[in-house]
Amino acid sequence: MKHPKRYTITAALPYTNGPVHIGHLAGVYVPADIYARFQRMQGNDVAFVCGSDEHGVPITIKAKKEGITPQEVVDKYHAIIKKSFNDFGISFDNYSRTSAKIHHDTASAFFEKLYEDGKFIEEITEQLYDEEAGQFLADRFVVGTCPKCGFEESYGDQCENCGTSHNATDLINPKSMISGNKPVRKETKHWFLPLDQYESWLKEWILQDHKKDWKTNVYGQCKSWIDDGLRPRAVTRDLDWGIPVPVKGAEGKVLYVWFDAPIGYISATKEWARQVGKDWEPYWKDSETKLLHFIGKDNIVFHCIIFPAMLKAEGSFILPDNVPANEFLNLEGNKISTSKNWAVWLHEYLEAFPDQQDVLRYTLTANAPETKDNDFTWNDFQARNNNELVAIFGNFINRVMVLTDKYYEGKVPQPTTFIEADTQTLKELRAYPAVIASSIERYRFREAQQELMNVARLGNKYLADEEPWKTIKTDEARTRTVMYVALQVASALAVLSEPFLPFTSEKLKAMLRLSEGDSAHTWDSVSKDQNVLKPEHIIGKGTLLFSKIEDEQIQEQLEKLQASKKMNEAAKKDVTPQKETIQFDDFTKLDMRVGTILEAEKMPKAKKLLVLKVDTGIDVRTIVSGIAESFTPEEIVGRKVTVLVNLAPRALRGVDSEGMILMTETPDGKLMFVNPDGEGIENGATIN
Ligand code: B3M
Ligand code: ZN
Repeated sequence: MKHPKRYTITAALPYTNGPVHIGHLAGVYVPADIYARFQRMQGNDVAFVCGSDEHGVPITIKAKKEGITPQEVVDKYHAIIKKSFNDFGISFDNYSRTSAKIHHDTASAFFEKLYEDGKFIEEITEQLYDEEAGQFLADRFVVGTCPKCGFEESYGDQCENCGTSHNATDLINPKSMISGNKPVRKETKHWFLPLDQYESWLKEWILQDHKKDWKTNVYGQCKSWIDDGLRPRAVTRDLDWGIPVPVKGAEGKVLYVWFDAPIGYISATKEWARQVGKDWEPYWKDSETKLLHFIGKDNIVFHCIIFPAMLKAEGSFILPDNVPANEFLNLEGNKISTSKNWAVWLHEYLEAFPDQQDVLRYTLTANAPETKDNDFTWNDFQARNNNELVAIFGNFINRVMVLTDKYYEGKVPQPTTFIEADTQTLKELRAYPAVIASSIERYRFREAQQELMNVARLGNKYLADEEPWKTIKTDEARTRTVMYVALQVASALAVLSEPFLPFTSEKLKAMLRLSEGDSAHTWDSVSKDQNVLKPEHIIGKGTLLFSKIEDEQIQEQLEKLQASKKMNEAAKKDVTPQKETIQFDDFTKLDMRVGTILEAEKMPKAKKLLVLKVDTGIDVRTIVSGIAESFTPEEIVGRKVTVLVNLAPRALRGVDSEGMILMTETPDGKLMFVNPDGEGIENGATIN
């Protein structure tokens, strides 16, 4: 199959409210970079774009917290993030930002076009409003219980637990993040993208056309949303930070951050095209162009449903060919968390391991969360470096460099007769470019990198079998052939490692004196029956590509994480402040009883929920309880519990829950029953 020649590769625009960590790199930027570098090496025309996502509530919240302006927040972190990407060799053609004028213009024009074409519904609806703060509550300004999964800290626009995207007014028990108050509802006008009108088109486009070529995790999420039915989504907000809505009567309103951010890909492409004197349009409008979005799993709905619907509504744009989203990377068994400082920040990594960017890139790709969440551990990082990069890749190159220098003063020897072992090794070597390419083309970067290491293994095995250090004493002609073949493997490694280990590749090319742009040193040339390193070519001096990482270095990193853990525990110990005073009458309204759990089973597709049958003494009733992460159904049957029995019933995932089990929590987050124990207490006994 001949590849399309033009690629527009986008990587999720990071929110500019903090630095970037290993989770970002592993999930989005390293895979995107491997892909972009690979396509460039195939001679394809690539636009690899990204930029800072500088609007949205997270930025405003950060600014409030630090007592500075949102602009100051984004200026600070844009510089830090941009530098980190550059330091780690993420080869963006353009890293832009959504506060740039070109982006404001592009996003405004996009909105105007849809507005003029009548693609929006304009409607006055009730939205959540914080009376104390005097402000509407959108997106991350409000949290509440997710109507879909029961997660109690869902944001207004998206639940981080189940990934569903919803309207803030859908939240159960919403709470303002500004004042902590319960919001009221207040009328305001907004513009909605009627996603329901795109439902049948999306069904065909995703569920039929992409059933086979999209990753199962991506396809599965899309299918479940589409099956649940799509509803109109507001694309404007009552906020003061963002891109002003460019129509009359919209004063004081801005575009929803998820409306403007993906358009940022287009603005970044335009900005780049302008800089290099190209036309941006083919990158977004030519049906021959392959558009790809590299993202994390929490961004799937926006890239597979909402943005495509926007592009479709606009009418002149192409749609993504694929959205290879990754799952999440954990750190030492726990979810990476900015607020808990449970993370490895890229700028801090480089202070501890200067010039060892490729070791991190390598480890993150080896453990990439491609099909499920995965874990980064410092011990694994050390082992990958010491046992793989140093012992396999580095060791092979080192032997080749030292022996070539020693026997031939750095000159590639003229081979003599090839025996079976030589031709077989060269044959195997020449198969690798296609093998690695095929994995990359299918977004299987872990597999691709394993194949790259197999090239080094091939070289090591060949040297171990042919023992040039022995034959040099007995058969000078044979040694020349062996070293010639080994040098071909070394130069192949220099070429094929480029997408994965760009710094190593560059060093190795310099050591072997492979000149950039020489047609003999391309991806393709490795697969062809030709010399990559010609006899008589003089190579340079060898330097160590990788060095051993010592236990102390790992210990230091583990201690740093321990310190974060201690800080968190101390912070957690801070008891929740006492609530407002209530009257005795308020208390007597609560009817709490002793009960016994008779049956328990998991709620299908809800991580946190168990469906319980509880004997309350009054009756046996169904109660849905968010305790599934702390208890298995089996272990709680027969338990005595405290039940709030006169709580108004509510439906959770279609099951009516008639009451609430009282729980408390241990410092590390495990839920515990508040259980009445003592002889002779019977179900139905009141608690007062
Ligand atoms: N800034 C979300 C995130 O950082 C968002 C991605 C935008 S991509 C257009 O998770
Ligand atoms: Zn949810």
